[in-house]
Amino acid sequence: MAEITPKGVVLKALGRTYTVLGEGGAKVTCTLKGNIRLKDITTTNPVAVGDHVNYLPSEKGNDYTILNVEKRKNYIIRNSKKLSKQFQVIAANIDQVFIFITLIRPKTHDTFVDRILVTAEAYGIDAHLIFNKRDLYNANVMDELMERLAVYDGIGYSCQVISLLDDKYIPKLKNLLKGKVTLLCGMSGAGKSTLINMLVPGTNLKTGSISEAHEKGMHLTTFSEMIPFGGGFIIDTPGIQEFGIADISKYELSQYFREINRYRAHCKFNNCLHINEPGCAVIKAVEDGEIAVSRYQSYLSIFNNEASELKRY
Ligand SMILES: Nc1nc2c(ncn2[C@@H]2O[C@H](COP(=O)(O)OP(=O)(O)OP(=O)(O)O)[C@@H](O)[C@H]2O)c(=O)[nH]1
Ligand SMILES: [Mg+2]
Ligand SMILES: [Zn+2]
Repeated sequence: MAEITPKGVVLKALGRTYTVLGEGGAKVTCTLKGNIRLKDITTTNPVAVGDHVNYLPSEKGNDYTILNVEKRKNYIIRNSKKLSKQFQVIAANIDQVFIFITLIRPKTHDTFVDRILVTAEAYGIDAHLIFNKRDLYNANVMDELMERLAVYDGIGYSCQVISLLDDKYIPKLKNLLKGKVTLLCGMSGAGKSTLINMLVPGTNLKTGSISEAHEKGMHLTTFSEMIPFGGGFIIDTPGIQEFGIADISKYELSQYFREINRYRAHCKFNNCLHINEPGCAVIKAVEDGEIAVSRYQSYLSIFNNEASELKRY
């Protein structure tokens, strides 16, 4: 079809209406043409934040329809219901992810972080680990922070330790965000919306306190939203317990743990899955303390619970 239609990027997807930022800089509200289906995955939402779309104004020009969605460079999903194979796309076409990690209020576990890192590796998305709420860390928590930094810094991930109570950390973050599409993810209450409110005056995203009883966030952000910033975009997402792992087989999973990937070529068997095989270089590296036990446990958890048997090389 040689028809020329306006192009734009989806900033917000709310039920049946979508806020689209057109190439000219104007925002329009669109609905969906009935039959858009994406072929690659089973998802509950055909259009997501970050999608590039073509849209068409009506004759009168006061309502708009999304005609098609361009092929995505990547996307991040969550399981839309526990144990179901249906996925919800949280956002598409991402350059990098900021993983917000708080060691208290709320406590973020290693497996949470590792699951996001696996997805990021699989889709070629850069990851930055943002350890937030530095101001709340006592000596014990500082010890834990040092351990985690040793693990992730040792693997080669970019790690930042910050407190959003202090704006001295902002310039460094701004620099990392410039010109990129960045997805903020992390548990509810980790400070994602707080960061955006600090960076983009006038945004006024809802932020909220942490429940005293459970040390958990209140799930104040309920839908993903993309906000223009510094020549790129920042995507705020609702804090979720777990990101979905889609379509990664047991055979390929070890590639997405950067440090495990470095050892797997030395396993005795070239189809080694690093579970209990003789001569496994990965298990030896865990025993020798060269691969962190927490990372290997995350590997086993995804291997046993989600990685598929289907694909082989
Ligand atoms: N002490 C302290 N509190 C912080 C810091 N950063 C954010 N907070 C507070 O943590 C609470 C939760 O922050 P939000 O920005 O709402 O967290 P969120 O990640 O957007 O949470 P959801 O939208 O529920 O996913 C707010 O009361 C913030 O003021 C920090 O560095 N130190
Ligand atoms: Mg929020
Ligand atoms: Zn092995």
